[in-house]
Amino acid sequence: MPGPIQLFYWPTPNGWKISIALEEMDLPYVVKTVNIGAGDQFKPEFLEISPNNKMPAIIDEDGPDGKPVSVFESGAILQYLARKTGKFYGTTERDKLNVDEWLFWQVGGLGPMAGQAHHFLKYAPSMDPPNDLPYAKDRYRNEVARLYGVLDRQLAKAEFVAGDFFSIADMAIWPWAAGWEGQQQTLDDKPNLARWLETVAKRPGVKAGRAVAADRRTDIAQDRKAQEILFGKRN
Ligand SMILES: N[C@@H](CCC(=O)N[C@@H](CS)C(=O)NCC(=O)O)C(=O)O
Repeated sequence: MPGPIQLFYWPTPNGWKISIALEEMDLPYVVKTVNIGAGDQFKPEFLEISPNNKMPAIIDEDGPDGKPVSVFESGAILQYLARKTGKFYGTTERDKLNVDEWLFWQVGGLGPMAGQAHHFLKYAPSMDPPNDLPYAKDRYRNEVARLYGVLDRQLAKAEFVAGDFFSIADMAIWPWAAGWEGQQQTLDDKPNLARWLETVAKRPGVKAGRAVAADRRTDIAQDRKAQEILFGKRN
């Protein structure tokens, strides 16, 4: 009998994508915390499974060929888990294409842009000495606003991001979009996005996934050591 999936995780939007997926899919899992503010992501044993020194990652003892497999990159993990369970990827090939479009939109667009918005709006100004850069703040605030406009128009067409079914694309986007206030955004002109944020937030699997190791979350804006580890130069 293979053991539970091992989830390498820290309570951030990228980590929540996978804790939410595991809860929604009802898959047994154990959490292995990767404290990214303390540098756990650079440990050789973690780099073996996640060479880009970022969480989330998983090890599934019951891989596709019955042998253990490790997966890094949240989009790849979500696709793997959806294929494994046959859940949250829609039912037709057209559904799957829609899911992939919005999944890639998140991992290549919203995630990196909202990440930079957090960086320049919150973390950079809190450094010593402060890096308060108006152009960078405007650039990422505006780009995230544009992306939320795109998302709002998509959500005017259907209940969920990829159609009338909840999918791994919603799981990828929600944890980032739920942080809209920290990205200095407004929902006043985005009623469809506001409606979807609320609908998804009410799902028991989303609540449970979002709560995993919530007590370990710290404020990097207040933590100089974590800032050095996360934002220092590395080769
Ligand atoms: N493209 C990656 C991004 C993951 C990512 O950025 N993880 C961050 C935390 S939210 C991390 O582990 N950072 C550690 C570091 O950069 O050293 C994914 O989607 O899995």
